[in-house]
Amino acid sequence: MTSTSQALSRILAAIAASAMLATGCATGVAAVSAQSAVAAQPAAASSVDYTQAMKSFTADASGDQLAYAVNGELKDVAYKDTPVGRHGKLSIGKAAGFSAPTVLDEHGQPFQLRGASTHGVQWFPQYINRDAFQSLRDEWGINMVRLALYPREGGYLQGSQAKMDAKIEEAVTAANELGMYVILDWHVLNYNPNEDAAKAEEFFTKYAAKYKNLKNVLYEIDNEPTSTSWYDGSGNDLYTYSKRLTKAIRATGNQSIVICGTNTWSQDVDAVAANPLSADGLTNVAYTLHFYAGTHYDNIKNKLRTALSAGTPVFVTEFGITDASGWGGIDIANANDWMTLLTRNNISYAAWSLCNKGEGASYLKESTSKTSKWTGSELSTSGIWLVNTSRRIQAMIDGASQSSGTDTDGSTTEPTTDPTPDPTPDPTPSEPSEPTNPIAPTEPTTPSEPQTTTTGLTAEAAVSSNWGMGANVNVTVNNPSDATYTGGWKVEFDLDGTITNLWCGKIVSHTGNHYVVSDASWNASIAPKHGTSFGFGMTKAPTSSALPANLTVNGVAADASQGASDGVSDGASDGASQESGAAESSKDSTDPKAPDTPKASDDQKASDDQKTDSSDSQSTDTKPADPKPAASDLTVEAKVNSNWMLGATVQVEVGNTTDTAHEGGWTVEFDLDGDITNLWNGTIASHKGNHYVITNASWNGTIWAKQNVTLGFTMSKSLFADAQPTNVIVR
Ligand code: IDC
Repeated sequence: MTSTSQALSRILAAIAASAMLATGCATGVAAVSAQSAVAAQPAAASSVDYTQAMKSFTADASGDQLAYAVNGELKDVAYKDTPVGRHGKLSIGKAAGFSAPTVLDEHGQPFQLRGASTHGVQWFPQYINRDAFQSLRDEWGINMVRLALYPREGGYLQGSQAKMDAKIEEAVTAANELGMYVILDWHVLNYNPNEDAAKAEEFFTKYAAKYKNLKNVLYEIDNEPTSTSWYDGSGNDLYTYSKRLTKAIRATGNQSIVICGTNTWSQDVDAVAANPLSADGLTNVAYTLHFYAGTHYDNIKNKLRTALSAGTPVFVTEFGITDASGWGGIDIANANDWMTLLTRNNISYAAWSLCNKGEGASYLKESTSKTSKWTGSELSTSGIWLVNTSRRIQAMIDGASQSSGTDTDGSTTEPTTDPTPDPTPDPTPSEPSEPTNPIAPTEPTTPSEPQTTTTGLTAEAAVSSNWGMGANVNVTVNNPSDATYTGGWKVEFDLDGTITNLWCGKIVSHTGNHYVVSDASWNASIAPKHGTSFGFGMTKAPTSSALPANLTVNGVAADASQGASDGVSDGASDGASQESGAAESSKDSTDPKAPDTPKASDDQKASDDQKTDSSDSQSTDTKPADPKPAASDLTVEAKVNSNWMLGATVQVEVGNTTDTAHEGGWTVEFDLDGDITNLWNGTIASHKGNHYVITNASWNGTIWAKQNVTLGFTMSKSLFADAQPTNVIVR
């Protein structure tokens, strides 16, 4: 491949990845339920694709409705296919596209840890069990668990050592067997860690020596210090403590990642750059930033940006979507904005906390007594948001690894080095803390349907964006019948162009202009009155139509299906509205994902500032790039992202197609056959009858030239209502 065509295919892959995000693998919840989250763990993808995918990520998770099924099902996964099996020993190092050193996997590729933090182990030890970890791995998109080991508050140094030692052993053994990463967090809270430095050194020396041959253990030496700065030359500062502890860990021969707390409850990550431990020859060290979305906005985000631009590796070992008390004050929109910033910079995270304590940050409802194998209805807003966020990032990464181009069959690449399982040397049998749970999944959105069918599918194709030389296309396969469709499906079509990247399906064959695409195995079954979608990015001649022709599903012409599946799936209603050539060509001029337009403006904005989130066009930065105000040249498009029987998630894109920034806010109006239950990246200005008026959120009233802003909402609706907003306008 020439370098030009490589560059082009990189851009296309990125666009396709972002298109996949925009559309998701639109499918009914029931259709997703068969998907093992762990099967979607990233392969050793090329750094280019991973980086591009991360930089294109915009979080829009909801805390109201699960976008993925959580049924309490554990999956049998071979060790080589687990996160640790794939990514091996981690380090901190430089990667193309990221200004600061970042977490790299054993293959040298950037890798994001998506973690669940326990609550204080002295208080909630029951959630440290193998099945709990496996639930997080298999259904929550989580690949790491952080153990909050309080030294004080009745913790390790105050009476709970034996109990906590046993739980550490249980956790590390379970994580190791499950191929998950685990952080030992010395949960200093509200004091100078130098006060207990000798005890901390003893603790970390013991565990660093014990686990030095394990690939999956990371060491967080102080959670949230206060009362001393990072460096003041006194010998009683955080630099002194961090150097001492890191040296103690290295002295055991353990080279794993060490994470150092920063002052002001781990907010002052911007203070590290003047005196990093790397100056002392210490490597594989990252520094902590914590945030709580209901309390921490631009001031703390800017600390992160400053740290990254100064080359400081940052690790978010704890955050919450609540305010800093952990109690209430959930701010989903800000949490999503934070998650966009983190993911675009490949920053690993762990969410507070895995328990059912009656505070907003807990993932589980207070009424939930189970300690593993949770079902959707047992999760709190925080838990739902975490699943929606982590699963979606995971799906994106999976898309990025597929776009590396080697696997048209959708299988993932095995690690090339040291794929041998690395079992714990002396696994202690864990007490049978969690009896097998015989309760059938109670996910309310997943119908248990006794009947099955293997016939009667319909299909529709829709061009979701078209920029002349390329396009993104969605194909929805619908099951209009009253029985669950089983047995897999096969879609065939002719295409006046070449597929460069396909997600949520597998290319079975490609001969001339004829493509055969099958299910991706996890979406082989389709629930009654549901649909599942796959999508692809393609290259083509500017004059060619991107719309697939002669579409068949399981050998039957799809034409007959048009309109037959109204209200069944979102892809279905999208498809109907966008299928016409007119809809397709009207998008040509407005599509903000056209490869050259955002690129050019990004590059300008990013030239000196790539270390921050240069592609973070929807971030909270509000400084106008262009003082010229534009008139109301905005476009708006609403689409249903996922649709289950009694609810749906809808995404609305407001675009600015002009060459000048649109300032002064925007307003979107539409009619909706249902009620919005949660809205992000916008504000409900009024709701009368079925008519909604939505205005911008405080941070996205400005839309840059040739950029767009995405808002979203979840809604409740009646069984047969169409989730698609109608009479959509923008002003
Ligand atoms: C909180 C817990 C709460 C507990 C308190 C004191 O949610 O139940 O009573 O600690 O131990 C942090 C800390 C984390 C806090 C959390 C929420 O790292 O320990 O947990 N938080 O206040 N930093 C910012 C917020």
